[in-house]
Amino acid sequence: MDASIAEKLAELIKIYRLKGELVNYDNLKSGNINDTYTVVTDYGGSERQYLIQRINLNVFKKPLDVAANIASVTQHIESKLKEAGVSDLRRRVVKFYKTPDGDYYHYDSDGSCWRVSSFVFNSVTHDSADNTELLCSVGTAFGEFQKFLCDFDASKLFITIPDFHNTEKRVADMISAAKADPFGRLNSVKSEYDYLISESGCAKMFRELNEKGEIPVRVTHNDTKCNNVMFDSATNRHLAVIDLDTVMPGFVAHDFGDAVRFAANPGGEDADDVSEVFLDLGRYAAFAKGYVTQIRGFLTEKELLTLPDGVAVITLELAARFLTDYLSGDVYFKCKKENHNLIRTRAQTALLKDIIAKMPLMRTELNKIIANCANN
Ligand code: GN1
Ligand code: MG
Repeated sequence: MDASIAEKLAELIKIYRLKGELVNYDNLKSGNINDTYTVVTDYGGSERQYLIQRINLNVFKKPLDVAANIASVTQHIESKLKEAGVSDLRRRVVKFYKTPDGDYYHYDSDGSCWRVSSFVFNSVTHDSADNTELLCSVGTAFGEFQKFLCDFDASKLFITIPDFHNTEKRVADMISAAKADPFGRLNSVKSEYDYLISESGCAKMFRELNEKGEIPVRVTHNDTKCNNVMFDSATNRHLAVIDLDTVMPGFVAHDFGDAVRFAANPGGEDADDVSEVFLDLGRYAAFAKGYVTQIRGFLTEKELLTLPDGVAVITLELAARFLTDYLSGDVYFKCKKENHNLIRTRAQTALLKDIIAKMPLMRTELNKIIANCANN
């Protein structure tokens, strides 16, 4: 145990008046923004588990707005689950604790911002999903999440990160960073940069469809990686969709696209060898089946048919974000290895190439899934 972290977690357990004394903790390293710890306490001989996070205030500048969004969205989901007769609500939605003063956040003297939430007991998450059954369940979980929120008025949410999925702005930011090139790094990503610029025409697609009235703004999750779904460790049934920090108004294709971008790439986001990076159509179809089966009746025709485009747009966007961060000196995403943002940029760019090549096949698969839903 890192003594200073253990001490800090023990202190937070007291501040939030959680049950028991700290016996163990684990640092979950998969996130790129916040620091996340699972903690185990001993409460008179029985174990309790909690999740404690240090919030990255450089990214989440208004934590209170984030908390308000999460509270209203989870309340809405809870009411849907109750309507559906679900009883184990504590395992289906994550709850945030308040300090005795009624605050979600605790600020340290050094300015660190902490929060505490429940941990879904007997649950697991999967950082990658190579089995199609599991991927279909990830699709079901995110599809159900979307379905539950279809009647939630998106304008009631705070915009916690302005322009988060504004792909045009993300590309413009990349161009500005390339012009400034403060660390002389552009040369090493010039071919990726040129390729992203050549494909950047699709960045405006969803904004334009929305302006034409063909797709609505909905409440979206905006970070639909497969490890943001908790599963029952015994049955592997999906339980809760987590990491609701970026819940904001958005387009469904972004959520669909981000999930596929992450889960259907066998090489992963951090692949050093780009030959391992590609869009696995089997994984794509498995996720799409779970997702579409849940929300087919709730989406407009245009929303449904442009889901594959979301995969390309969001991959372009993340590639541009990684490239921008690399050029800017690694100021946004946590870097866990040398040249991490360069590696991430190359992997997302390679993935985008394969996604664009497979777009016709992705559309065909989607049409088959839609047709199957209609027959059942
Ligand atoms: C960040 O920290 P994490 O893994 O939840 C990022 C996402 C990116 C993702 C890439 C607030 O999410 O937008 O898609 O890394 N979150 C934020 O792995 O920028
Ligand atoms: Mg996240």
